[in-house]
Amino acid sequence: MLDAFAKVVSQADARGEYLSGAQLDALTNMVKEGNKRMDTVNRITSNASTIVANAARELFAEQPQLIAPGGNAYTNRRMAACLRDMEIILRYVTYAIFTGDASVLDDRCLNGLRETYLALGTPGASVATGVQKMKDAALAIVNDPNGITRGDCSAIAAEVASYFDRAAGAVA
Ligand code: PEB
Repeated sequence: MLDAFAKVVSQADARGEYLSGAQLDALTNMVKEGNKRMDTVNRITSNASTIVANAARELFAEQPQLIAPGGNAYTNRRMAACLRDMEIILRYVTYAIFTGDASVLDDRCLNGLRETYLALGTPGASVATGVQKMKDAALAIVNDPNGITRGDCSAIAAEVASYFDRAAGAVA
């Protein structure tokens, strides 16, 4: 598991080089903009259950076959597993946002997930749709100007989107 700093160090070390000026500039900017990152993590984390519940509700409204008899989320046990999966994925996305690096998401959540869903008969494309719905909800919260100093959050918003897209792409 790496963070944005350890990632740059490991890349430089692999080449036996000092950190470059561009790398130092990028990391300096990351520190400078750090409050946006922390606020983003805090906002998503404190709204996690709402994000999961609303995304799942929308997914099942669009794809009612999932909760009909024979569907992969049919029965309370499978419904609970589905909500739990969405919560797990959202949690790892918040870790990736916090560390500024996708490796924690890749290594501890997405690695082998597609194969797990194949084995379970869980439709990966539907999970991906659920993840996209969590992305939309999370971005709406991140970009909500209320209760926060207004600033340019386009970079952190794009980064947040990229982690959700990565998770969706890993299972679709
Ligand atoms: C991944 N999900 C399920 C299982 C595992 C995961 C390992 C099998 C074991 C169990 O049932 O608990 N676990 C999960 C994960 C990590 C992990 C992400 C990462 C660290 O350790 N069914 C649907 C929807 C979707 C869904 C499309 C969006 O119809 C999910 C939610 N996952 C789902 C369901 C099951 C499951 C298991 C329904 C149970 C399937 C079954 O038992 O038949």
